[in-house]
Amino acid sequence: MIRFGEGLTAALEAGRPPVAMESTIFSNLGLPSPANLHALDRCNRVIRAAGAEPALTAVLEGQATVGVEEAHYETICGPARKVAERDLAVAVGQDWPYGATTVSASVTLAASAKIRVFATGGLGGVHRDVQDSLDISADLKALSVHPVITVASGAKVFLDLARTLEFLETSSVPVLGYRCHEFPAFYARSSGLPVPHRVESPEEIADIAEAHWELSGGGVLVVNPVPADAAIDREVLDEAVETALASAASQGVTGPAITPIVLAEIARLTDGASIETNLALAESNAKLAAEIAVALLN
Ligand code: PSU
Ligand code: MN
Repeated sequence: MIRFGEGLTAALEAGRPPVAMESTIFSNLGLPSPANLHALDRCNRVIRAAGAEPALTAVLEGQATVGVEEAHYETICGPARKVAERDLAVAVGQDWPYGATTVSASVTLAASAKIRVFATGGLGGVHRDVQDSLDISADLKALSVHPVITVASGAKVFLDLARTLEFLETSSVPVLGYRCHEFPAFYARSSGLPVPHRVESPEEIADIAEAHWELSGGGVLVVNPVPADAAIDREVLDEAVETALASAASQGVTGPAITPIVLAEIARLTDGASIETNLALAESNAKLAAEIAVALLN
């Protein structure tokens, strides 16, 4: 059912542990070109440097794929249809040429392929207008069900982060702050919201995840703040988020279309600064995920 890329298969045979990645962030729904290809290259490089192997997920020519090969990168970085967990079977059944996997779809594919660690930029979560829209990303449910460690810089900043943390608690997902006390706000290092637990090393994270799985747990969320030199000033960010959300609302955008539009609007309002921040945090999360994957071997 799942197609493994040749490079990934060879790496697994050689004992290199895999690190899953999503494709939405690298598609035209996540980052503009050529920043998206740079982001992918940078993530691949740090994962390999840490002794692990990237396992990029996507639906290509109707095939659920892990370990997408370089020959397909042009497709990956181009126009895509967004594939959340519930869309996976449709994309396969209808032979979609390119379905870009979100966090929920990637975690599902990772679990099906027995991949234990997944790196991304920012999670989906509870939207600020949840009372009216009931918009809660399927990312959160996928995290609670599938036994995968997700490394992210918190949830995207235009969400309701306090309610996102509440939902994760209800879903029994351990949330581990990597060398931080506060839940990161994606482009910014802190949100003012405490993380339930702080951890200091990849080995500690591996031990906690092993225990969670022994105890029939599902996913573990590791939050890793964006590197300080790439973070965006809090005030600039808050203003951009407000404007971007208002603009999406005035265009009547709802559902899965919201995230791509709001991210693009924030990039425009910060003169592209948010894009460099996104690259830096994706790379930093990929590196930590690779270190955790290596720690899980011991
Ligand atoms: N973070 C980014 N770019 C993205 C996303 C997150 O910097 O494109 C994507 C991820 O794939 C995430 C998805 O899983 O947005 C969440 O979408 P929704 O809110 O519709 O669940
Ligand atoms: Mn949604």
